[in-house]
Amino acid sequence: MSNQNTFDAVVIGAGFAGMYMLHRLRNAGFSTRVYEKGGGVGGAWYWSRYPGARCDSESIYYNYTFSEEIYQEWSWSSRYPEQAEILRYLNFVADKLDLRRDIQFDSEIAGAAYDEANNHWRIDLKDGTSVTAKYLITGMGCISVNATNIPQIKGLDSFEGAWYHTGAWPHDKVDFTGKRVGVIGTGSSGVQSIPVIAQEAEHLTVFQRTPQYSVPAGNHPYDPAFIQQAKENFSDLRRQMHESMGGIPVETNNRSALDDTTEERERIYESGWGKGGFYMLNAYNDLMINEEANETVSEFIRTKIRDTVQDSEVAEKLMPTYYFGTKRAIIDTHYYETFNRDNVTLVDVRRTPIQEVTAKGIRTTDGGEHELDILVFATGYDGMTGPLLKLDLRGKGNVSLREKWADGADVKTYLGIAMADFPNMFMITGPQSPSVLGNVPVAIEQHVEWISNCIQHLHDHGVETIEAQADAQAQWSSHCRELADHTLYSKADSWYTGANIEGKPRGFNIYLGGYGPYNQKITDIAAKGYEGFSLK
Ligand code: N01
Repeated sequence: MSNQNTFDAVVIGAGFAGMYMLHRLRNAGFSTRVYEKGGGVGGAWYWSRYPGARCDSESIYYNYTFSEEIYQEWSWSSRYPEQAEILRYLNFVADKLDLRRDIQFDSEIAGAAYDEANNHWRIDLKDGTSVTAKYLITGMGCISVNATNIPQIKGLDSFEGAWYHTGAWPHDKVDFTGKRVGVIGTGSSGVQSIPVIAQEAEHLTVFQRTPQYSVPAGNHPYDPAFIQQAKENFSDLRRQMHESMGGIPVETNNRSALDDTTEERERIYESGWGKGGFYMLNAYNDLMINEEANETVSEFIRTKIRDTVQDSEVAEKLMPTYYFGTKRAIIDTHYYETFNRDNVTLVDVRRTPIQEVTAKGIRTTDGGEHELDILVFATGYDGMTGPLLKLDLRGKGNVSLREKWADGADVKTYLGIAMADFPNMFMITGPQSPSVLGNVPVAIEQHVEWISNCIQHLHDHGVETIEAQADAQAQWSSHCRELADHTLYSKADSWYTGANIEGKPRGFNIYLGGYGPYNQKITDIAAKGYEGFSLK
């Protein structure tokens, strides 16, 4: 790696987003440097090595589709790819495209400031060094290791055992054999790790704040013939993924749940339950907008929980009450069954909150002390805005993003790609883009292709700066909010709304119009000479 310190573009993060961004810009002849906190490529998949970690998108869709060659050369082993396999895939891509020579690993960005006089960004690393670039592109994603949520529980420093966060897991295997383990959190990470840890640990105590709906993943090894078929249909598959609502071609039943008889609904839900994965969300067209419709699927899953969990008191503690799907939907392998094991205890921390961590474990408000050797924080992330706000980002006139967004209700972006006052800065899957409501690699490809085409356009037309117009940004942000207000999403206490983080202002910063329509919209905007942007 050269000692060069001026680039056409600097990209933050070498996950799915940063890797493809580097490939596109470098191929177009722009000098590009990626800075990555980790020691290798992979982003979230580099860090999230917790037991049971898998993706909840099906493997044949959870990959890049920009290169048919890559798609043809790689074969996934099972329906849902596990973390180690995804990391192998991303390393395979990095090798194939010779990406590492332009990625500086073990390098964390502290902040970046736009220098108006020189029309470039100064990017500051935590090691005290700085570089400059004409374009700054953030590729940290909506949840990132730089924004893990570790609740400030009194006494954590005094804990004599070991503790870990699922999103920053050690590289060496954590051995749970003969250990008393506590897991705080029952989101995707908790629901995936709990059944695996329970099999190994002497005893597992699960500290649950919000009971969750989870649907069986139905994971299984792939039949090679199925993979072959996907490869043969590559072009169609890519097109369908990019035109779909969530990056995966799924059929939506275009009926209201309330139009069917109870028996017909049960049949449809039973079939969705059997298919595994996210099929339940698409069982009807109004589950996410109509409370009564949603209640039918929510109650179906509650009945499944009652049927699975043998101890009725434990089953009642596991009973979710929010609207199914309004927190990120979860899929599992034997999650509810795990609570039938003799070595598993469920603590409802809404009824008996965690009071403190002691030297020996966790004390809850009922006076009970749960003795632990290992404590696992499956407590998620400060999502959506968190990864950006962990950086000290300063735009024109030294305006600070942290100050601009201090009142979370005032998060404003244009298309989730750019912001007024932050010229020549682009966000891959930024707040107010469709981002996490779907199969994220597809959202990443749409943004990376749009951003690199935009930079090429600026270069070809001798344009020095591009900046979102404040009124276009205001309109886009209120459009995003209006869409959200018509749905049940904004009602849930979730990381989508920021309600998972103490003191974080509430907001819903995901565009709900769907991947395909969104891609059409941003393509049209580019075709109209970057409508809503000022080009100078
Ligand atoms: O995090 P989460 P995650 N005291 O925020 C609880 C992706 N992902 O890491 O619901 C006690 O969902 C919190 O409780 P509550 C995916 O997009 C994907 O599991 O806020 N509990 C919740 O139960 C996912 O949505 C995959 O009341 C506390 C849990 O911790 C996203 O990452 C796998 C607490 C956090 O759940 C995040 O998932 C893993 C406190 N102070 C992750 N603070 C797959 O692809 C928080 N909690 C399968």
